[in-house]
Amino acid sequence: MPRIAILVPGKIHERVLSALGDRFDLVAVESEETLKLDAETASRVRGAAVSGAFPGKWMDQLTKLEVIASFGVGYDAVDVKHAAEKGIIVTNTPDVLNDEVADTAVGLLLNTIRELPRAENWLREGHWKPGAAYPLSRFSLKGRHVGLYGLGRIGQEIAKRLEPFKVKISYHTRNRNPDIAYDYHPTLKGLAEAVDTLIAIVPKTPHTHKTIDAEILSALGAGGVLINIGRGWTVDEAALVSALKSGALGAAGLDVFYDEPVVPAELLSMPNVVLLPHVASASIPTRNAMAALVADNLIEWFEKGAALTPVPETPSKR
Ligand code: NAP
Ligand code: 8YV
Repeated sequence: MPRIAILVPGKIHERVLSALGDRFDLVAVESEETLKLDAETASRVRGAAVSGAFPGKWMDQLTKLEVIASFGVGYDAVDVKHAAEKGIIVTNTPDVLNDEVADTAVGLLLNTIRELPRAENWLREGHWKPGAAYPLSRFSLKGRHVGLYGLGRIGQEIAKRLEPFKVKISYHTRNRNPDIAYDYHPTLKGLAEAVDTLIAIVPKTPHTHKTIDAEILSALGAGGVLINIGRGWTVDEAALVSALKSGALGAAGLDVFYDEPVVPAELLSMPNVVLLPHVASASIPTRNAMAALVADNLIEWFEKGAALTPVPETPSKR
């Protein structure tokens, strides 16, 4: 009996390949607009493991495709609507990265408020001499009111970590969570007006596009701080640059950008921003756990007929 073929378009974590290689026939292809696959191979592909985009067009090329296992909790690069229409299951990697991403969010918040990367650079550049001290940071975390834009799996972990810092915590999501006691704001504008620090951890959807705009940034104010660890899509970067330049917003810490890996040149030269290259989940242990979950979703699907972590838009069982 021929082994089930799993398509691997583009690059993926090496552990996904090693976990799947014993059981499946892995078909590695370049991630191109149209997959370069002969008809016989395409007709054998029943699963896919992907880190990044999986357009609907590829689903149309793969007539026997049953399941797409996507690396990462955010699956905005996979055309889930098309997958759902075709009855193809999409899985993602939730929960296994919550702690890492939440830890990174807190680190980014502290680095932004207390200017720690800048202070370290100052030391490395040899400025620390007798009589010379790094200037006092403009801002402190003490006494801040932090608003979480998104309070799902990761947002809740960020909030838990912030409680010992004795900051006030509020949040905005579309649905109030009755089990959570933080102040709820039914609008993002209401949240931005109430807080001085906004942490964005929402998915990339049509509803979150550039929702952090000039109005939201000016509501945070001159002492305000924006942290974005969700998706760059959520922030109007031109408005952010001008708010930081004019002083309408105090500082920003960003792990994600609108058109990665493009980072607006103006941000690179600003003293009041901390910029990270989308590393929130990027530790060896966490990426290993994400890779294992990608592989386990495919193994469970083909051995037991139910995926472990299907996304809500597509079916979960045969
Ligand atoms: P989740 O559990 O699905 O939580 C998403 C949260 O966003 C929920 O509280 C949801 O509440 C809220 N939300 C969704 N759409 C909204 C809208 N239009 N307006 C207001 N709130 C909205 O997801 P998660 O696991 O926490 O991950 C969140 C996102 O973080 C991922 O989708 C991914 O894009 C990003 N992420 C980034 C990194 C990184 O490396 N920087 C790592 C992991 C995840 P309601 O449904 O009630 O609105
Ligand atoms: C990863 C992420 O960097 O899980 C997500 O949604 O953004 C990150 O954990 C990415 O998915 C892997 O390239």
